[in-house]
Amino acid sequence: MSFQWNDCNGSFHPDSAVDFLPEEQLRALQLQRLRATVMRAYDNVELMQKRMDDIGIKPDDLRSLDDIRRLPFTQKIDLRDTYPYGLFAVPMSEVVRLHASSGTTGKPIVVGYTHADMETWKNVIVRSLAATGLHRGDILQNAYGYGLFTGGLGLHYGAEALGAAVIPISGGNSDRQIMIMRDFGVTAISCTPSYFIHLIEHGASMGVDLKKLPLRVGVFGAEPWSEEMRCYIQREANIQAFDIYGLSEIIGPGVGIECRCQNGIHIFEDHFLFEILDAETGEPVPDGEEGELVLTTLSKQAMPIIRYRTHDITRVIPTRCDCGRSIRRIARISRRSDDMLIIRGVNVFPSQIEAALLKVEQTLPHYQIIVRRDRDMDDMEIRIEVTADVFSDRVSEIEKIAARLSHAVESTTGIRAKISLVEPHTIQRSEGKAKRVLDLRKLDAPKH
Ligand code: DLL
Repeated sequence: MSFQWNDCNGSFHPDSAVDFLPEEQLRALQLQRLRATVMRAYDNVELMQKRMDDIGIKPDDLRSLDDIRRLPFTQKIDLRDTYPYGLFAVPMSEVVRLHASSGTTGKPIVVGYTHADMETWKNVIVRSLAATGLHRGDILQNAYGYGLFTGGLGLHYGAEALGAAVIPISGGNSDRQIMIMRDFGVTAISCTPSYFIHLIEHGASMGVDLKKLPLRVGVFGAEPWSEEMRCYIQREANIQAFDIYGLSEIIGPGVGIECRCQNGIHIFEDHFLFEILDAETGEPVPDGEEGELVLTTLSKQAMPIIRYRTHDITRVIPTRCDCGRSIRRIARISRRSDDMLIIRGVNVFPSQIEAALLKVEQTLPHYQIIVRRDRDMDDMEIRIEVTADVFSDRVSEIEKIAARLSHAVESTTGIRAKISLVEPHTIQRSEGKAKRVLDLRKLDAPKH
């Protein structure tokens, strides 16, 4: 196989060769796998067969990748309605792993993996970690939660297969995290970005400066985070921070990751076909424009998923990456369509607010957005931690920072927010996915 590989300084991992497949070969492989996936779903999953029969399409009708648009979408509700195993395409005797995601309401969704699926998962994680420059000999502190969440166990086996020494520490117990990070000579960490910023300050409170440790790579994901947050992390811990993307319904972590160029998430297109669609119309948006990411699995056996509406908003980056990979990139997932807050009729996303806040000096990346309704008027309050020295300044200085923050938020979102500056360590820390928005309007709503 010939390919152009240009991953500055990184050692090349053979599993990554597919990342550099010539475009036509990649598309041919996708089409072949798409047809097999649709066939598998049609033959083995009642709901899929019924949906396809209803619109009169058969697996054999798929002649090109564009024909995917003729297939019906899958939504999270479909996983709930068929709870627990209704979308499985294999008998239970072939399933070797189950994970579940609790979601916010009601029953969890359940996902299953065959032995072959576990191999696929391992493969995409090896390629993910290799893309960040990790290799045999690295020591990875895996602080994603182990358990029903896919983060911990999902990364685990791929990291081992890469040849890294994996510390399966899971999330929480920050004292122990810092001690192990220091004593074990940890070179890489994986966790949510919000937990990592907590670890940075927790280290400081224990007298451990992460900048001085051998730690050099962070593999962060499972929640939205901004470029400003990346700058903060890289500066405060002196590491390179990479964005890893995934979701339980599709496989877990490892749908895509940034390479060392840190300029967009490469999707492992040989295993996952992506579309970017207008969330309202379901039609494709032009290349480079924002839309909803819709994913189809191309090799999953236990639970083939066709055209899954992720609600994650992104855009394709149409140019070829400097690393030489031919698999395409998407921009970081800055928000979910269902994260949107409507405040006084204006649409606002928490990630926009985060980016605006962190641009102002002396702010810390710990904040909370509280939305209330007072006499039919929406009110947004932003509580944000600022460095301790701010509070030793004159009142006028404190007011100046608050005014700068208020201006930054207003010019980005169009909404005037009440800014409350709070001391470091005031806002609750997360060990997994951070919950930054408290929308009290939902609680205040009149009950009928
Ligand atoms: O969060 C899988 C994962 C684990 C990904 C570890 C990365 C690292 P779920 O719990 O099913 O799975 O949540 C999936 O989380 O639809 C996105 O909304 C969000 N998400 C995941 N990765 C990112 C990311 C795991 N890098 C949902 N940036 C997805 C922004 C992300 N959002």
